[in-house]
Amino acid sequence: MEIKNAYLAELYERVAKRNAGEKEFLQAVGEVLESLSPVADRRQDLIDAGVFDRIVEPERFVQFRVAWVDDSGKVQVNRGFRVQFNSAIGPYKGGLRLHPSVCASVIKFLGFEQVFKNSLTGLPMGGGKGGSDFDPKGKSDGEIMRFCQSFMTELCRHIGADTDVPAGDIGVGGREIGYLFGQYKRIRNEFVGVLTGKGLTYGGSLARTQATGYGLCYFAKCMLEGAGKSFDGKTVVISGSGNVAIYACQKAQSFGAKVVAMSDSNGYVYDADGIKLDVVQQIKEVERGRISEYAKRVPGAVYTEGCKGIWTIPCDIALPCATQNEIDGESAAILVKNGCFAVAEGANMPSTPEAVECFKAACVLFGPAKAANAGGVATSGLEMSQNSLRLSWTFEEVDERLHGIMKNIYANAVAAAAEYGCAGDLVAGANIAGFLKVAEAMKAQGVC
Ligand code: NDP
Ligand code: 2IT
Repeated sequence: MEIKNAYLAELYERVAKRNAGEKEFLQAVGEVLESLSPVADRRQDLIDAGVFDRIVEPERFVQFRVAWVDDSGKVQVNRGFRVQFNSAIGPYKGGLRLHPSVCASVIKFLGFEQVFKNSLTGLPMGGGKGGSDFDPKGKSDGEIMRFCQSFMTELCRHIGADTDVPAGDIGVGGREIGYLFGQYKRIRNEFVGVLTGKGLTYGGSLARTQATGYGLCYFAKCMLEGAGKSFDGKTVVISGSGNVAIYACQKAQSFGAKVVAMSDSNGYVYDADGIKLDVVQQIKEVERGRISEYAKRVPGAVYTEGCKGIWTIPCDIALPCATQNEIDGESAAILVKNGCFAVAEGANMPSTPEAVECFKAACVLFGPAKAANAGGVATSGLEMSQNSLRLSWTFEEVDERLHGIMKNIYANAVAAAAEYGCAGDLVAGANIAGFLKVAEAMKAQGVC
């Protein structure tokens, strides 16, 4: 990382000192400040208004105890978080993650990224994120429900339909959102759109389940077409086998691609004939099982332990859809060596800085997470609109709006990169375009 603007380089040093040891958060801030150097060079007014200094500090960060009783009657204690990062352009908005790796650094990196991503969607949403180090794996429905109820009993005092609207992320899908919504309604005696990703019977939006994966492929399609290429006939590798991975697979297949591999945190499956998505959905969405099952059910498919090996499979297009820093410099170099010419990030920050450098050096088409996976939160924004209107749009209507939003994000990132002297660099373009709207709003609203 090289932050060329002296003011921003010094700011990064202060952020690093103040958030010592928060590796993921500092990684995300470093990348954004690097991209914003040409903006700081031209915009002394934003420096004078303290916009850069303020945007790297969350407006609010809450941490709380989540105590619940497991099926054996034992009291369990987890740690809950919500970061309300920036509300300049709308109520805080962003998902909740349940995973043992969740800590302050992870929540802050996700909340920081969300500020720029939400701005890119063009919808009025600020940035927030939350979650807990609770591990949903192996827990019964009853345990999940009791955890969610306890988590919401504390969280409910910090959120609201016009204040902060959480949604899903790793480990949080329709089931968890249902339990969280029920508890919020019970405590506040209010039926409001305080969460998105809700079930269709109580205010959810059609196409929200598919939105992140579909949006990722809409974005990747724009990026490929910009280089005179397409998904048709291409070999694709997708990491993860959760919500984002499954619907990315479905859309990539509908665009004529052959998806040959998917994974989970234990290992990956390779199916030279093309992944049978109905089998993956049965295992993951219905049975909540492991991806290794796939190889037991589909003749010819091979399962390999360990998730990093998935990047050694030759492919044209890679769609990382699992978690942060899942592609390191070494994996990126192997992807490039094997002929991969496009990467679009479904997960948040799945490529390490070394991996991004490697893709850049090899002129790989690269769609950064903030832009490429913004379809999920954009459709959450559409769910909020429908809740406010007290009506629901058809699947086709939501999908069409999502498609339009992804095309706009691509066009705005391309334009911002060109305007600030880094044509073709979608990392810089997305960071700059996302930043400028928030920055103007912060400046207009005075020092706060
Ligand atoms: P899910 O919980 O549905 O699926 C997560 C998938 O990633 C699972 O296959 C999981 O495997 C795997 N995974 C999770 N953590 C790790 C890890 N540490 N190492 C290896 N594999 C891991 O989550 P989503 O599909 O919703 O989220 C995937 C990514 O997409 C995340 O980065 C999330 O932040 C991002 N995202 C999600 C959006 C959404 O709308 N849901 C929107 C935008 C981004 P296992 O089951 O073994 O844990
Ligand atoms: O990372 C993300 O954008 C999400 N997990 C979706 C957030 C949302 O509010 O829909």
